[in-house]
Amino acid sequence: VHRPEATGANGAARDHLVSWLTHEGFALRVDAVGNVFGLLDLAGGDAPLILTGSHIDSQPDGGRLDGTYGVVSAVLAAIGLRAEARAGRMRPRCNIGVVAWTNEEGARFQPSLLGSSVYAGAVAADWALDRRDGGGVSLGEALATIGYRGTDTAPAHPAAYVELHVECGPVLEAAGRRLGIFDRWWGCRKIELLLEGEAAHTGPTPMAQRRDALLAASRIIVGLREMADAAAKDALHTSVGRLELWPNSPNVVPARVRLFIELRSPEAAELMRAEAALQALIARTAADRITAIVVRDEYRRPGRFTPALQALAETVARGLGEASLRLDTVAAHDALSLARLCPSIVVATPSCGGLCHTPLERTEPADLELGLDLLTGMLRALLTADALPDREGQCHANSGAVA
Ligand code: HGY
Ligand code: MN
Ligand code: MN
Repeated sequence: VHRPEATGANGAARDHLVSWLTHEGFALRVDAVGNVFGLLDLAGGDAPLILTGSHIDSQPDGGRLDGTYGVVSAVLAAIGLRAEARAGRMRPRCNIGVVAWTNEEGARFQPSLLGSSVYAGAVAADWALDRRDGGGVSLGEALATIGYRGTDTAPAHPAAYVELHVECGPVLEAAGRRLGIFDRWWGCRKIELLLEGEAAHTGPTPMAQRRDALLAASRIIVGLREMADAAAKDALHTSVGRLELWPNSPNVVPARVRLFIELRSPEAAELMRAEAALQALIARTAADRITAIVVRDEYRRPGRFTPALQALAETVARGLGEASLRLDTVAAHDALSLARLCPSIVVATPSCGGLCHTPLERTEPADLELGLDLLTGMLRALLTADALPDREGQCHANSGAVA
């Protein structure tokens, strides 16, 4: 799929989701940054809210499952649980909400997790709406164009958030496990670096005279890979996934290059070491020939999802007759933003070949369904719990009236 945030294809997918939610009787809210919420009142207006969802923006030419799987599953689970409540098979003490977060991927607009970060109060809506893509279009303009620069107030912060996602890694498949419970999330440093050299004719300009920004960028890219290779196994992942150069002509020495650098690690100390090594690499590479400017420097600390929700996931998985596996998520998810507000977790199903962010993204249909069963079981337990955990793991009586 090619559904980068607020493109026409993304707008069409949002429209499809909205018509599904409306048809199913969800109360719809679209907030100022285009987060789409669908709410079902199961236990009365002032009952706590259990929120579930993911994102429907994709990478350029991305996979069908990353994000979308969690949103579709959230809607299906909510519809199923409402049916159980209506049939008297479940007595909810909470309400349920589903959400599709804006710009999780950070592909078209940076930073990633943008919509959920606004909801969690980590960034201001105006700042988010002013993020610009490579062509200078702001998120606000792009959302307005597709009709999703909303005016609704986002729902109150939830009592808990559960996200279902494909693993986007090779661990579950290698371990022969069908259900994953993310324990740790890796931290990351995302740096946008501008290198400025000097345009010159690639023919007559003497080699010693050239200030080639792309040559400098290439040395930084190779140096980043060598940093990861030199680090302990699974201690540091580095990348440059996007490169913009100017004037990008076959016979002009590149004058300007913009590199989108990522450092990822499960340990904050490793990220600090890597960042220092990167600064030294830039200084060596730029030296007197090239000017290096850090345009954007985003840091996300590593962390852990709520142990009480991990335990709940394990119990539900066991009830489904499946042994689950606790593992890291190297990929970020909107649940990281929600972890600032409430107990939050991501549960996962295997990615065939560990592939993600590619049209080859695939998960066995039976595993997709099992993941939906896990999500539904966790949501049912939270909706009916007579006590809910807080972020510190303390349990508090669930104030929701029993419908
Ligand atoms: O880059 C990530 O971790 C996520 O796919 N946005
Ligand atoms: Mn995702
Ligand atoms: Mn992704």
